[in-house]
Amino acid sequence: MLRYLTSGESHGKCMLTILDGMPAGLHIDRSVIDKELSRRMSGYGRGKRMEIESDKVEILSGLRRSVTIGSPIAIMVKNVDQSIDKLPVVLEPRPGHADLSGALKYGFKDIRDVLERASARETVSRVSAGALAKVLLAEFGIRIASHVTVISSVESKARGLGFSQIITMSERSPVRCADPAASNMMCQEIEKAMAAGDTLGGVFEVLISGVPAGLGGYAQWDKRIDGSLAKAIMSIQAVKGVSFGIGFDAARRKGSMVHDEIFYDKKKGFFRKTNNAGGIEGGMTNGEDIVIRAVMKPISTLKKPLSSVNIKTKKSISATVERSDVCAVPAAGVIGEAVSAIEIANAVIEKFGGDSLAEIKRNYKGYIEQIKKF
Ligand code: EPS
Repeated sequence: MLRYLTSGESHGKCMLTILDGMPAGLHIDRSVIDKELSRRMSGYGRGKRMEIESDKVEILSGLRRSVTIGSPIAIMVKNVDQSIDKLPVVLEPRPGHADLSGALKYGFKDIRDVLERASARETVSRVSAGALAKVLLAEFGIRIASHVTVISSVESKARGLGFSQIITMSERSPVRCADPAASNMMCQEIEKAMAAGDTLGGVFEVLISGVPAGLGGYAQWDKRIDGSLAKAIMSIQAVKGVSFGIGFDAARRKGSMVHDEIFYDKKKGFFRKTNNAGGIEGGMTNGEDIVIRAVMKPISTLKKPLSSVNIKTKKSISATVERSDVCAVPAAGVIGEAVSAIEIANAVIEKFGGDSLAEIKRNYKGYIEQIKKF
């Protein structure tokens, strides 16, 4: 089983991750993790913090000569801004943030004790773990990408693009949108929101290709891979909804317009001409690309703050204004890739089980042959 824990406050010493269950024998190039971290930091609409930090990873344990040895892997990313003990007390909770519920839950008199850990800075740890999961998945030809499809009222028209095209186009865009015209308009929307002291949300899509049929399971509720992917995506800060394939559109279509007909070709084996299911049927992967869509609400720190109540005086007052982002949807896509990678890697380890990469590869090869001969 692949599992991980994260630790670290937004303005504390560092962000930590312990990733347990990675097989032995996997070569890890530290720069691969750094690259994912820098993708997470990018995106038009990010706040000043991203100009301060230059997230770089330090792997403290679990590797020997850059190769995994089956031990838990401890990963550290130091914060440049370590001002946690000097930062002022926060008494005015932001509507939409963890501030008020967190303070009530722990009985805190200073909301800073909540926001330091509730901050999306925690996703540094998840992206670090996800980068390692991606390295494992690449050994099996499984690739993960993401792109932004909506920011506020602007929708990407990028349809029917291949996996590689989506990667190329989205990596070129300041908002990670594969449609250049929409990308420009999204940037303009962000500028307008910035000037108005407001924030914007949107939708990102995660695509996973090269996944064999049969990951996950139908026999027990917690084996269903759409369930575990949805939980992982929903746990990203500010994500409010997740869907697979055509998602909520399925409600308006008849069954004949939803389900992907099955074909067979001697060379290709079983295949589909459509992918409305987004690569998952009955809680299992079906061999088509996995397509996940998620909606992120606008960031809850507003430069022009909403009304709130001072938790000490109980008097009406504007919510606190902290340094924050105007729009973090492009970063959320990168985080979506990372958490999906961990879930898919976990399913691979579970199905092809093994302590070492060589063992998993042997079992994987046998299974692929079994499918071919079916
Ligand atoms: C973030 C770091 C934070 C915020 C943002 C994301 O840094 P700071 O609070 O010092 O500006 O920019 O966090 C939030 C949106 C939040 O609600 O806390 C990061 O590293 O991604």
